[in-house]
Amino acid sequence: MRVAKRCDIYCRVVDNFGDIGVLWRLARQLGDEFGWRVRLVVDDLTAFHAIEPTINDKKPQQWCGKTEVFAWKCPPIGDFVDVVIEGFGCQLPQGVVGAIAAQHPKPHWLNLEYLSAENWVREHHLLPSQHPQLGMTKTFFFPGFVAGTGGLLRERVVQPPPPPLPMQAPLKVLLFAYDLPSSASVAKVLADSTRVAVVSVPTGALAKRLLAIRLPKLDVTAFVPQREFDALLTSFDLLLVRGEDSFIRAMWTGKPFVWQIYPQDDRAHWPKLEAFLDIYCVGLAAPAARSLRALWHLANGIQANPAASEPPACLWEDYLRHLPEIAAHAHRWTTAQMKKPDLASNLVAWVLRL
Ligand code: TRH
Repeated sequence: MRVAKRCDIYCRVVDNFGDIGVLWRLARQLGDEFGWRVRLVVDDLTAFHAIEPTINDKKPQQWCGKTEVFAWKCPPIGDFVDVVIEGFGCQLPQGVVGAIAAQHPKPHWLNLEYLSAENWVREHHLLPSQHPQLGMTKTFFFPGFVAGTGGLLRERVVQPPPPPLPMQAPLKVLLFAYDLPSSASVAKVLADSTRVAVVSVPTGALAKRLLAIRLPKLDVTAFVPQREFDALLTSFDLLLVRGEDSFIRAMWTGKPFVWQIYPQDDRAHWPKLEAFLDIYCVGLAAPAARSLRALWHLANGIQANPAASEPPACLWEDYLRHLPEIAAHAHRWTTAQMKKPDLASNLVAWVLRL
C-alpha cells in the first residue's frame, strides 16, 4: 500500500473567489479521492469563508473536513512534506522556501497555473525551473482542455450530463458576471426578451447595479457555499459565468453557457477568450458558431468591428434561433471533455511517477 502523500497548498487571493475556489476544490479532492494529507495556507480567510461558511476567518489554524487550514501569516514550517503546490505563482512565504530547501528528500514543488486554451500551454506544461540559489526545481503545471496539458478539475462525483431537453418554456438564466457595462447590457437584453423568465444574479456589485436600474425579471440570490454551487447551476437553462472555476463548473453541467473572462489590463484576456472559442466551436456549424461568438463577445464587451456590429437584442434573437444546436453542441463538448483524465489525477500520477 502506498503511504499517503503530505501536500501543502498555498493560495493568495488576488481578487474575488476564483483563486481560493480552485485551490479549495483541489485540496478537497486530493484528500477525499487520493487520501493525501493536505494543508491549505490562505492569505484571505474572509474570501474563503464566503465559499466555505464553516471557515472561521479569525482562526489561524483549523480543520475543514480532511484539510488543515492555516492563515498565511503562520504557515506550517518544519514538518516533512512530499508535495508543495504554489497556487497561481503566489510566491511561497520566505521561511517556507528555506524549510523545504533544507528537507531531505526535497518535496515536489509545483506551480499550478491559471487555465488557458492557448496553444503555448501544451509546450509549457511540466516545464521545470531551477531556483538560482537553492538548487531546487519548481515545475509549472498548466490546466488545459487538450491532451498534453494538466486537464481540468473534476471530482469523481461529477456525472456525465443528461441529454439536452427541448427548451420550450421561458428560460431561467444565471448571470454570475463582473460588474461591467457589458454585463449590464447583456442583463438588459435578457430581461427584455419574451423567451426569458428570470435573470438570476448572485448578490454582489453587479446585482446592486441591476437593482439600481430596476432591471425587470431580476432575482438577486444569496451566495451559496461552494459545495452547493454545482447543483445550483443545474437548475438553470443558460449559464453566464465568469473567471475560471464557475466557467468549468458551467461546462460540466453540459448546458449552454457564456463565459465572461476575467478582465486584464491591455486586453490581455482577449486572445485567451478567442483561443477557447476556437477549440470550443469545432464541430459547430458556422452560423451557430458565429452567433455563439457574437453573444460571448457582447458579454465580454468585445466589438470586433464596431461599424458592422448588430444591436444586442438582434444578437440575442439570433442566438435563440441557434440555441437547440448550441445546446446539443454543449452536451457533446462536455461529454468528450469528461473522457479525459482530470487535473487532480494527472497531478497525482505525475508525482507518483517521479
Ligand atoms: O470570483 P471569480 O471572478 O474569481 C477569479 C478571481 O477573480 C481570480 O483572481 C482570477 O484570476 C480568476 O477569477 C480567473 O470567478 P470564479 O473563478 O468563477 O470563482 C467563483 C467561485 O465562487 C467559484 O469557486 C464558485 C464560487 N461561488 C460559490 O461558492 N457560491 C456562489 O453562490 C457563487 C455565485 C460562486
